[in-house]
Amino acid sequence: MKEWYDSIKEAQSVDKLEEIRIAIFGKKGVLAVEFAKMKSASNEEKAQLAKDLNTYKSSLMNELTARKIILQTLELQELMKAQAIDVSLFSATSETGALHPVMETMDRIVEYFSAMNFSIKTGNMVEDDFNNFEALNLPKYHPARDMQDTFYFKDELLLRTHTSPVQIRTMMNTKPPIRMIAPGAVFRRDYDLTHTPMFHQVEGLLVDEEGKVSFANLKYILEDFLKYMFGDVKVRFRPSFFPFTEPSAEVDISCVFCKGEGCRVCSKTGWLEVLGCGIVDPNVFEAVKYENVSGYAFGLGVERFAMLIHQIGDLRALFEGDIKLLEQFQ
Ligand code: 2NL
Repeated sequence: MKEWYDSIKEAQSVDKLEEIRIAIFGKKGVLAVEFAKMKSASNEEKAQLAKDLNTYKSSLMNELTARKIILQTLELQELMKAQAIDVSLFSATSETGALHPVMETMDRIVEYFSAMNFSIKTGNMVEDDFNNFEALNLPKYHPARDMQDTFYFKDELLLRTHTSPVQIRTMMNTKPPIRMIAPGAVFRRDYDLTHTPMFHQVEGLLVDEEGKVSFANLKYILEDFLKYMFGDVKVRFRPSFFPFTEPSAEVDISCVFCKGEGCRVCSKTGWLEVLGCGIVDPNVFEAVKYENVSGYAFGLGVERFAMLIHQIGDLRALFEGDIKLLEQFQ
C-alpha cells in the first residue's frame, strides 16, 4: 500500500490524481481487492486486517483530498496567468465618424440664420394639397402639381415637394412678425445626373408690417449670407418667376471653380445659380389670412451648396454611401 502514498504526492495534475483515486478506491481498485482477500482469513486475522485496511483507506483519502486542493490551486493559477489581460496595452485604433457633407452644409446654413435671429422650424414630410400647393398660389391644374413631379399617397396626401408648407403652417398658427427658416428633406419624382428623388432644402421667410420689408432688405441678407458660405464671391440678382413671390429673382455667385473666368461647370458664363427668392405674393398672405403685412422669402438646395463648397462634380456621389468619398470629409 505504501507506494500509493508516493503516487499521490507525485501526481502533477487533477486528472492524474483522479486516475489514482479510481485505482485505489474504484470497484476493481486495490482496496476492493485487499478487502476481498479477507474472506479467506481466520476471524482474528479478519479483525486486524479490517482495522489496518480501514486505517489505510481513511489516510489515503486524506492524502488524496489534500493533494487535490494543491493541484486545483496550481491549475487555477496557471489558467489565470494564461488569461491575464494587460490593461496597459494600447487598444486597436478606432475610426472617428464625420458628418455627411450635406448635413455639414445644412448646419452651416442654419448657423448663419440662427445668428441673424431667424428661428428654425421643421414640419411633416407627409403633407396635404393645401399646405404644399394651394396656399402657395399653385392652383389646381398647375403643372407643378402633376403626378409626374409629385409622390402622391391616397386621400390627397403627398410627400412635400419643398419645405414651404412649414412656413404656411407657421403663418396659419402664429401672428406676424415672423422670421424663420425651414430646413429639411423634400421629395420629387426626378432621377438623373443633377436630380435625386430626395434632396434637402432650406427656405427662409420674413414677415412684418406692411411697408416694412423691402427687396433691398432681402438683397442685403442674401449677399451677406452667400459671402459667409462661399467666401469672396460676386453676387448678382436676375429677374425670374415663382408663383409664390412677386417680384422674384434668381441669385448667382461668380463661379467658385474658375473665379468667373468661364469654365465647364458654369457653362463658360462665369456665374453659378444658387438661390431663388422674392417678395411674398399677396395671394399667399390671403391664403393664410394675413392682412396689412409685407415679407420676403427665399429657397435653396443644400446638395448644390455642398457640391460647390466641396467641389463635387456628380450629385449622385453624395447618396451612394461610398466610404472612399465620405472619408475625404473627416
Ligand atoms: C428655389 C426657390 C423659393 C420661396 C422659395 C416661399 C415660401 C413661402 C412664401 C413665398 Cl411660404 N415663398 N418660398 C420663395 C422664393 C423662392 O425657392 O429655387 N428653391 C430651390
